[in-house]
Amino acid sequence: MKVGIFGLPQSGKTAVFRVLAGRRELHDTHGEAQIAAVKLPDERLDFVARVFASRKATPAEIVFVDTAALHQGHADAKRGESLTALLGDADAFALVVRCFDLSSEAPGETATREFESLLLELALTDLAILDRRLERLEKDLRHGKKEVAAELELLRRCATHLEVGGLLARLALTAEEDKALRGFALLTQKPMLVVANVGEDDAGGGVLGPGETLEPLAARCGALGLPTVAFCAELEAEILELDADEQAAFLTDYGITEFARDAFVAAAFGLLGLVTFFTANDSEARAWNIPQGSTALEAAGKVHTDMARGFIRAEVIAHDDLRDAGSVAECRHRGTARLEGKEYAVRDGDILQVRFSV
Ligand SMILES: Nc1nc2c(ncn2[C@@H]2O[C@H](COP(=O)(O)OP(=O)(O)OP(=O)(O)O)[C@@H](O)[C@H]2O)c(=O)[nH]1
Ligand SMILES: [Mg+2]
Repeated sequence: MKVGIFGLPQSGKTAVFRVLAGRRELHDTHGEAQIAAVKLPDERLDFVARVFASRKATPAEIVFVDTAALHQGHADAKRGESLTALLGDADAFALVVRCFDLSSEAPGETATREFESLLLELALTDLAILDRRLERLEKDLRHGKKEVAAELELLRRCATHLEVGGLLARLALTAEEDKALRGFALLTQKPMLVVANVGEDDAGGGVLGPGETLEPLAARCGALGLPTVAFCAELEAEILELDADEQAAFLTDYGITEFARDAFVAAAFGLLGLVTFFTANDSEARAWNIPQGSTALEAAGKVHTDMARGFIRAEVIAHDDLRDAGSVAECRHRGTARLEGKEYAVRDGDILQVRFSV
């Protein structure tokens, strides 16, 4: 999974990146993009590795990309291209909204205004890409290329949707249209998650609730269907520097109940509808993320194309059943090790042993 971090200048993107990446040594690169791969700790994986006596355990990864500031009003082609190169394959975006040092009397409204201008930047970037393509298609149509009509109609619909302040992720499209559009790597077509980067005083969260300071922002995000998380990036980054005992004391002091990174990862999993499944043998136990509802065949394809091509059956054990039984042999004995076919919908925590021919 790859998550791009976007935000207005000085909103705290790099601070958020440091927290999510769990890297205190990363510093401000003054506008340069930076990338970090983070292993997702999962105690279920450690358990699976023990049961299978695996020599190593490989967790699933999230890649975070810290982007340079989007500069007001410059949705030029060049920037669009470099963003596309960096983030075209991102699975989701985190939109960072500055919610610290809001000096006005209505901080919630100020934060919401900053958020609106960020959305506008994203929409303008997409519009610049669509406009260039539309120009080309209109020319083609004038020269009698009738086959471009469908694409022209789709892209015009997208442009109109953006012009009235919509996000492409919320535009109703057929599966075919959705796929056609993906080729353009448009920013607002990706699933997005909003990070309210709050000040130290609000570090404990709760600021997004009804009647709280940031309720207007939460309401706007709610209307757009965007999930939100609130944390103080600077403070969370400081907490990372401490040892475990000090961390616990610090968290209590600030009323923080959950590490920002954990809350973010849970929200991202929910947003993308991801589940985790495991594969294991004596050399390696490994965790994988796939979209909810994926079949055993698709899961096999994630592991290896050969495994999908030669798929015969999968022996599936639910993680909880393996916990109860303590071994694969005992699961077989109890009948909780199931043989499933290609169409089986993989569930969170499943351990999959795929039988395939080569
Ligand atoms: N009080 C407070 N200050 C913060 C917080 N997060 C970031 N800052 C400060 O805001 C400034 C900008 O933070 P960065 O993380 O560099 O912001 P950025 O969005 O990466 O900035 P650019 O890459 O230049 O656009 C720095 O001086 C940070 O110390 C926060 O949670 N609370
Ligand atoms: Mg930065």
